[in-house]
Amino acid sequence: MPADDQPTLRVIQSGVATFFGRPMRDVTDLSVPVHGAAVKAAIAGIPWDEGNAGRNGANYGPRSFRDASSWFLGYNCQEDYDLWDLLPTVDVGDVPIMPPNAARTMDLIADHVEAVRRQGVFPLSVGGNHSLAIGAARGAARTVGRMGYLSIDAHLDTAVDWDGETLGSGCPTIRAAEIDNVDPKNVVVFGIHGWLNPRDQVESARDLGIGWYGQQQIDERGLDECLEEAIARATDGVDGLYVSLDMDSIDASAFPGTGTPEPGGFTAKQALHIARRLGRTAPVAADLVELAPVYDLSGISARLACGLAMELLSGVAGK
Ligand SMILES: [Mn+2]
Repeated sequence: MPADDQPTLRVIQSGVATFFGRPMRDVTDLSVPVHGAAVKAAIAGIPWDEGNAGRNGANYGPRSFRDASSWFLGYNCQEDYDLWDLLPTVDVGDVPIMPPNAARTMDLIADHVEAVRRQGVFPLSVGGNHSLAIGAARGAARTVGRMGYLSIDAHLDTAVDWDGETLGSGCPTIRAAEIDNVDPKNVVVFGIHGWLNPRDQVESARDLGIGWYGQQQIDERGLDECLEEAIARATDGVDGLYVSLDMDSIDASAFPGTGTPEPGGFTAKQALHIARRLGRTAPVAADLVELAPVYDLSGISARLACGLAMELLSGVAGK
C-alpha cells in the first residue's frame, strides 16, 4: 500500500499516529501532492514548554494530540463533506526546538511558519505552551503586509517581561503587539477570566491599545456579537490575521489537561463554534496551545483539542 493511503475503516489504535492519520511530509518540500492533490495545510508539533511560571507538561502536548487524533475521520456526517478532500493536509513532524535557548527556539519556530507560508500552505502549530506563539506570529508576520493577532485565552499574556526575560508564557500577546507590521490596535484577546490577570498586565494592554473581552462581557452581550466585534477589530485594515487558541480559555471541566486550568471558561461547544469561526477568517497561520496530557487523565482535553483543529481547518476550507 502506498505510504499516503489510509483505509476508511481501521483499528483505531493501530499504525503510526501522525496528526489525524495524515501523510508525513518534509517541511522543505510541500510540493509533493497528497493523493494527487496539492497540499493546502501542514500541521506541526511544537513540543516546547519553557518559560512557565506555573505547571509544566505542555511539551508532551503534540504526542498526546497525535494519539487522540486517530479517533477523528475526515468525514463530517452532519454537513456531508470530507475535510481532507477540501483541504489536503499533512503532518510535517515537530519543529526542532532547543529547550535551553528560548530566543533560538523562537527563531526556529518563526522560520518554520514562514517556510510553510512561503509554499502557499496554511501552517497550524500544535503546542506546547503559549510562548511558542511569539515565534509563530513573528514568522507569519514576515509573509504578509499588515497583520492582526487574535488570541483566545483566559489570560491577557501582556507581561512586559519577567525580571528582564521577555519570552515567557505570560508574554505572547505583548510580543505580538511589538512586531513591526502589527498595529497594537489589531491585537485582541478574547475570553479573559480568572484571578491570574494582574493589574500591570491590564495596564500594559491599555497603554498599548490592545483590546480584550472578558467572560462577563461575553455572557452579557452574547458570544457571537462579541466574537464578531473582536474579529472586526483584529482585522481592521490588515492583510492577514494570526489566530492563537490557548485552550485554557475553555472551562476547566471540559479542558482539565492544561497547566493553568480556569473555572468559568468557554464550554466545549462554544470553543468548537469559535474555532470554526476563526478558521473562516482565513488566517495566515494559527496555533493550538497549552495541552498538557499529564493532567488529562481521561483524555478529554486531547479529544477536544483535536475537535478544535477539525473545526478550525474546516473553517479554513470554507465550511
Ligand atoms: Mn492562557
